[in-house]
Amino acid sequence: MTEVRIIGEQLLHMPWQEKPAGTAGPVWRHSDNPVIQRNPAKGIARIFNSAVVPFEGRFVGVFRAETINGRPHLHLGWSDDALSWTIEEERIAFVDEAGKPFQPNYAYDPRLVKVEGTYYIIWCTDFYGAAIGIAKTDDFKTFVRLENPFLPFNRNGVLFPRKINGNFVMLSRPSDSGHTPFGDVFLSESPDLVYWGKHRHVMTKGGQGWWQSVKIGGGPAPIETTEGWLMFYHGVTGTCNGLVYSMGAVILDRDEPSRVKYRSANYVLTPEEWYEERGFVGNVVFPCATLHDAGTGRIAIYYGAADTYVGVAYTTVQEIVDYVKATSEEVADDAEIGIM
Ligand code: BMA
Repeated sequence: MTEVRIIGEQLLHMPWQEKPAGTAGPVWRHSDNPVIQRNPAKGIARIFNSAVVPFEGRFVGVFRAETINGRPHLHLGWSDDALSWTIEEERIAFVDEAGKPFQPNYAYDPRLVKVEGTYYIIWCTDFYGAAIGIAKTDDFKTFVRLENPFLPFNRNGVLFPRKINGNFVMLSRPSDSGHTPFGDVFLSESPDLVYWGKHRHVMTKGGQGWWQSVKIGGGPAPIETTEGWLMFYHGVTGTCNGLVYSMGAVILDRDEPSRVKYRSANYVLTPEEWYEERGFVGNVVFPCATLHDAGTGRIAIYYGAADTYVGVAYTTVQEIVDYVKATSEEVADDAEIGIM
């Protein structure tokens, strides 16, 4: 067993619980899930598929809030322990680069990533159809939208937490609009977050794992480890009763992240608890963020449950990387650079 470490910062005050005896897989749930319940603030019916980061000794999150008219918008939330959250009633007020108000028609499935001291929010926005929106903030007071990086239709934009070979790198899942019946994960590079290119295929749906046979999409920002970029993602299967969303784990090459090094054939979390099976859309676990500590290797995964709640699950970098390596399968040409 090779020792695996997280490359990054320490985060001693992140949430943590030890693995309960008898846990079947490499990931275990927080004992007091869901950490965000229904109707968490005035005018908000449900919060799920949301992202959190440490900020100035506390935690801040960008939350997908389904408002009581059924539309999704992004709201900030604050917490001292990253488990008990106070959600702001007003949605995030975005401005354009000239400082004028510039609100998205809808916004969902945010990711929140710090790169070189600036925090970026990446979400699914309305750009003549579902596409990727991006905004930046330094202080969680002013939120400046940048140009939409990609053409529609595209979702699940995930920025890497540092530049690679001098460029920003973003994963995305190009597809159609609506509830996409297909999709693979791709990657694009940019020197300035304005012009994007060097598009590469990263990973395909399918393989032995039928739990990811319909489509897949990036999850939390990848975690840099001594074995490569560890990424949790969602994989979707079709049943006679609708789609089921599970969570998988993959390790991408550190210098050429369009190459898959290891990819578990098994899901690492699938809907089993009442709050994952039952809700607005049952049978969904949808990871969007992690908190992790480079000192201990602890990882807390934040995931949406049943399009209704936020759940937290735990693992360690050693446990998950060992599991992914031990259960890895090579799917199609995922190990290639991804250009044709
Ligand atoms: C996808 C997205 C997610 C959602 C999932 C399950 O298409 O809309 O936000 O969690 O469907 O409904």
